[in-house]
Amino acid sequence: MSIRNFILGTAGHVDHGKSALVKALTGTDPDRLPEEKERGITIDLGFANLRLTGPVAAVSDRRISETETADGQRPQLQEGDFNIGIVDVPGHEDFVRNAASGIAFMNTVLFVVAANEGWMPQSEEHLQILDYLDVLRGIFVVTKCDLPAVDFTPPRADWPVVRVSAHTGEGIEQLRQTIAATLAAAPPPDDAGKPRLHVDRVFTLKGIGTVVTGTLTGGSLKRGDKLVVQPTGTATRARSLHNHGRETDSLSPGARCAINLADMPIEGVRRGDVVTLPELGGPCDTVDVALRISPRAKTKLKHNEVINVSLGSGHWRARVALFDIKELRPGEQAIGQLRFEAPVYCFAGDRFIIREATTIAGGVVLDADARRGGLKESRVPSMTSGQPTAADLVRAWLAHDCVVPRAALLVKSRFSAAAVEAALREVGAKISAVFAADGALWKNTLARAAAAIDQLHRDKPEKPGFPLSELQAMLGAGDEVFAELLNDLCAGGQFVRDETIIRRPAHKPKATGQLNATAEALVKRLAADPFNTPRRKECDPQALRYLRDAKLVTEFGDDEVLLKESYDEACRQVREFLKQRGQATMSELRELLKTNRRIAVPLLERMDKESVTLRAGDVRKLRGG
Ligand SMILES: Nc1nc2c(ncn2[C@@H]2O[C@H](COP(=O)(O)OP(=O)(O)O)[C@@H](O)[C@H]2O)c(=O)[nH]1
Ligand SMILES: [Mg+2]
Repeated sequence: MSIRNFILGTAGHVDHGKSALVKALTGTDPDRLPEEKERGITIDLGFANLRLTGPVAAVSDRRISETETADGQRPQLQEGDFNIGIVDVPGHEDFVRNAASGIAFMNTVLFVVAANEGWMPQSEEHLQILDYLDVLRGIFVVTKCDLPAVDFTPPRADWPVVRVSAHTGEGIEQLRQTIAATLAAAPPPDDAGKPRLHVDRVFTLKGIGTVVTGTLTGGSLKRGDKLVVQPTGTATRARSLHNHGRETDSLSPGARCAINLADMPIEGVRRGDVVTLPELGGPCDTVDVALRISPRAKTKLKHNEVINVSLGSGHWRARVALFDIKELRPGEQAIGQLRFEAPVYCFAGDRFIIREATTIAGGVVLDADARRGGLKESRVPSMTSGQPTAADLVRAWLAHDCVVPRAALLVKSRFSAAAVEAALREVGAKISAVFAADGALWKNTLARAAAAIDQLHRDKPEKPGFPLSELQAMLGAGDEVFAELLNDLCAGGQFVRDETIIRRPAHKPKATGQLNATAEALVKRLAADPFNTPRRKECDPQALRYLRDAKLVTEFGDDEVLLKESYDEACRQVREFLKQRGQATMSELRELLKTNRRIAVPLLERMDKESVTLRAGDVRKLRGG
């Protein structure tokens, strides 16, 4: 077992002892702002580091290190250690927004309830926010247990309850053990190869430059990585990386980190921004979402209401569009759209809360690149689940777009490239190098193409096959998609491509009725004196086209035509002659074929072109002879 990063957060009503608890656990006072110290209340997020050895190690050997030892050295982490970033949130109702920025990235929460006060309004609000943001694991920490207690019934029976006093130290040791046990049972933070640092602080250090801090999710970062700040799209680079004050070469998901951004002015980045990789898409001002209101809430969300959205570490104004209802009530869920006042950068699968004076609703992003418009425009109208799988999203995308470029498919999602691949296979999509298409639609399109080609063979047997350009137009396919359709049509030998047409392998153009009669008459005329044929413009054009399609004639020069068999015979005679003579002039070959100059000149040029003969000044030789 290696070192695992976790974000452990606090939650709970103001003055219930959250910050005091963090200090008791880590030695660090999370209230860092002068105003916080003065007023004795948490206004913004506070941070501290806690290292615990998991229950895998022997209990007697459990080493619990807090911040720094006396000599300023940080002890080396051991196998099985938890490197925990503690995020302390404000409990006061004026600062719930700031609390939401912190709660967004918690793996596990220390839900603080003061023994002497019990459950209070922001206890309830924080619990709902945790639920909306999908923080599943928690510990109820009943603080101030040195004071007389009121009744408290934990609202979630699945979370352990630990009673502590930050003043006497009672229960703190047991809490550490409970934290270690809870984290040991928790899955490691997701690593989808899509790192995002959600910025919560920005500052400059003299001689170093702009530094951002935040929680890293979704993937790892390395020193030197090319980065981009979203939603502005400003390019930068990770000049150095830090984790809880120590410089490091790389950071893995779930870590609290600080990055020194190269060539980035301090005004270029702010809380709520996301530092990520350039290949992970860009921002969009419209996202499709699944919305819900907790059955515990007393709020409503109306269609077209302008609201505040807390997403990641930031907040944005947006108009909410409910697709098929006028309002959303407690206990209900629905699909809708958030139309932001400015573009935001988020992923499918991201959780958010909607809040005005109080927390109103929560939800999950389904499409981070949606289009404004009604239900029809949406790729996810049939989804009601708050937690769609990669297969759910892929299915919805393909059903709506039919064909999607693979490079862009669910890039802005919490799913790894491998998970998206697996989802494409799971839903039976047609997968090409560049795009993916709905599997059923693909089969259907192949069947339509096959039917059209067969019908043409039946209705117009004189035609060699279906012209490719017409087939492409009929199927309404782009070039890449059409090329892949042709591949599939021909792959099993069911059809063959022939320059500009596609046909059944056994199909031979066959004239019928009047055309058959004129074609037969033309063949007779061309066969009468095989090397002294009429000019093309003297032939019946329809009959000539048919013979051309049927590959029964060879056309050359400006206006000449021979039966294919006559041309082959001419080649044979010329070859034979040159074999005996070594070389021959134009007039000798004209004599040989008993033809005229009008035909002989372009005919021999054609043979040169087809590498039968080789022209050397006034004579011709056998190519390769
Ligand atoms: N008696 C007692 N008081 C506490 C305890 N923990 C915190 N306090 C006090 O409660 C007040 C609020 O604590 P604080 O940690 O700032 O609460 P927060 O708003 O939840 O962060 C402070 O005056 C603390 O000294 C405790 O365990 N016992
Ligand atoms: Mg506090």
